[in-house]
Amino acid sequence: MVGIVGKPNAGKSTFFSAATLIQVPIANYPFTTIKPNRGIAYVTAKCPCKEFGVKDEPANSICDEGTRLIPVELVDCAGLVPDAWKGRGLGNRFLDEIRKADAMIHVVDASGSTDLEGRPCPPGSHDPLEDVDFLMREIDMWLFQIVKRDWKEISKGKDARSSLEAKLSGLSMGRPHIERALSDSGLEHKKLAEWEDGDLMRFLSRLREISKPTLIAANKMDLPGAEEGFEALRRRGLRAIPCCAEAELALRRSAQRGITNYKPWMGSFEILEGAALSDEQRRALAMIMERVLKRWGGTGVQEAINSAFFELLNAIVVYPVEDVEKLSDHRGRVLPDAYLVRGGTTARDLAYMIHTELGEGFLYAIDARSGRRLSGEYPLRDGDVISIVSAEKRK
Ligand SMILES: Nc1nc2c(ncn2[C@@H]2O[C@H](COP(=O)(O)OP(=O)(O)OP(=O)(O)O)[C@@H](O)[C@H]2O)c(=O)[nH]1
Ligand SMILES: [Mg+2]
Repeated sequence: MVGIVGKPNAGKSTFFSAATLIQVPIANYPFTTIKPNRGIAYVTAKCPCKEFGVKDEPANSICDEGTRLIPVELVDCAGLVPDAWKGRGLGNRFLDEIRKADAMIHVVDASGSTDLEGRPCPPGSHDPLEDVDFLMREIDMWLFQIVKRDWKEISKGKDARSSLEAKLSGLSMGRPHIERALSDSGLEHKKLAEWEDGDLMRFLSRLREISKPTLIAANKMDLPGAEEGFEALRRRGLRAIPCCAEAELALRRSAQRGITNYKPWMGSFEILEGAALSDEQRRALAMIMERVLKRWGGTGVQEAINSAFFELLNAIVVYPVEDVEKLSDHRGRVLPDAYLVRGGTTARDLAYMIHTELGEGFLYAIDARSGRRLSGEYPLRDGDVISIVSAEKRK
């Protein structure tokens, strides 16, 4: 799951709604969202159907003229204000959502037209870099508070490392994350009982970076002042994507209503012949074309979602099939499933993901492109079409 986070009024719900087409309250004041919205968005990948020259019949995903859409879960969180970790604003409720997040999209108002608390202010009068610093600090303080509460028990026990792991497992932080954070913060050889608060803070901050990688959706790029805000984020070395969630929402709705042929991965659109639209709608679409699509190449919403999964989480897409000639499953469906898996997943891992028995009986896999046999240890590559041969199947 990817969490959409940020201060109030930055455009999180607009981003969420644009990505999922779920209607949620959106308004120009803080704390419009009071309980998290969950929904399904899609990452996009090039579908192998064109390359193989086949007509596919997707089951767990969608193919839209050669673009495969694979469902992913997004959560739109309530806005976070300074001292949220102490329970200020809707702090605790918001922060609890982050427990389950594997990565975060931080929606920042790059135009600087909302203050740290999300109240409207003149464009350019608020520094978006402050938003980044405070949000990460809030999350770190919240983590610190959770762990510190039980620190005595954790650190004094016989197996302190295991107790720490158990405590952190509920935060979607696993052993590999923890080991890396320990080593990065130079604490791998220091006994937990000897840690000072500063050590714990440093460790948790690094752990947050590793286990909940974050990218910035530099939002409201249609407004004056946004370009400077965006440049400032980039200069700081942050992974920031120029975004206009409002434009994406308007465009997706226009396509839904048959006004335009817009698709989120297109970066452009045409008004469909015979579409009934008012002068105002026409003007709004022209403005989006000029200020957003031509200027930035897209609205950034789909790019942010794809980056969260493909870059931050290092995901790849693989297509398991049963019949390597027809590229079909046992029901004859061609290229039925697209699996979004972590880079490094092996052919055997994939077999287990499909079915335990397929994993247990694994003999070898076949690469549909080359016809080559692959061993269980073969690390899958993005776009692979793979058939798994298992002892089960041979019976
Ligand atoms: N100009 C412009 N306005 C935007 C954009 N995205 C969102 N907004 C506006 O910003 C305001 C806040 O949007 P929301 O999506 O409700 O913000 P939020 O971050 O969910 O706010 P809370 O739920 O209060 O935390 C609304 O008036 C939106 O229309 C954008 O890309 N450009
Ligand atoms: Mg909201």
